[in-house]
Amino acid sequence: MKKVAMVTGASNGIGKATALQLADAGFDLVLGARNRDRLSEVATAAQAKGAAVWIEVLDVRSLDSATHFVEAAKNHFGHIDILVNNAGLAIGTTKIAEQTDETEWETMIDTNVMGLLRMTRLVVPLMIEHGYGHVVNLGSTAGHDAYAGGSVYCATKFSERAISTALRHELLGHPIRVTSVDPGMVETDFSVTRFHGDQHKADQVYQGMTPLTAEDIADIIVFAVTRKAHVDLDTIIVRPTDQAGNGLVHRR
Ligand code: 8X3
Repeated sequence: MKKVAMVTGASNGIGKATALQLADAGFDLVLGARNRDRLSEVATAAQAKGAAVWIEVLDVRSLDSATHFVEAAKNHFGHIDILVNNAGLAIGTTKIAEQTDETEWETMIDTNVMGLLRMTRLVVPLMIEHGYGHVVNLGSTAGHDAYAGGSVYCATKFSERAISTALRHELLGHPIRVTSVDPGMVETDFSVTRFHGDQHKADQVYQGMTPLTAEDIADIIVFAVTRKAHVDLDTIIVRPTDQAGNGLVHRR
């Protein structure tokens, strides 16, 4: 029986690359994201690699959307082996004392923290019932060190680490692994979103250095989920060779 991997935020960036590399590695896929058209394109590409793929529009911020998504996926495949909690974002770089509107904070917390918790609580019982599972949470180096202008994004990624650790403790005794993959600078739409669509500002983030790619992170996720069942890669911190720490970047 092929293993089934569920990926959130699967329509672009790390989620899309992970879906395609999981298809290469022989997994069937449940893919969710807010944009159906881009999701369909990823599904077609994964099917061409031999994967059975089920897709549905998913907004992890919505309890109704997440509940429907997980129930329908379970009805389709019968079980979920891998959950990649990838959906997440950073918006803005405003300092706390200069922030005048709380919407950006709420969106980050709702997506990166509540969304991750929600998907986990809906899927892990299916894994317990099935007797196998692996939860991969997308963290960040921002979850290890905070920086000016990143307070809330960093807080969500510190939260992700706390949730991953607590979950690992809670699942002790069950054959379910929990891995946190914590990248530094990865060039995707991440910075474009953070800078409200300003491509020029986003490009400056990676200027003169070689960032990680979505494919680099997908490669690590696939490595983690294809280890033997008794091997749990706990926390994987990965940075570009050109980055020694937050804000410490070698540029040519
Ligand atoms: C993204 C890494 O350095 O932009 O999670 O916070 S950073």
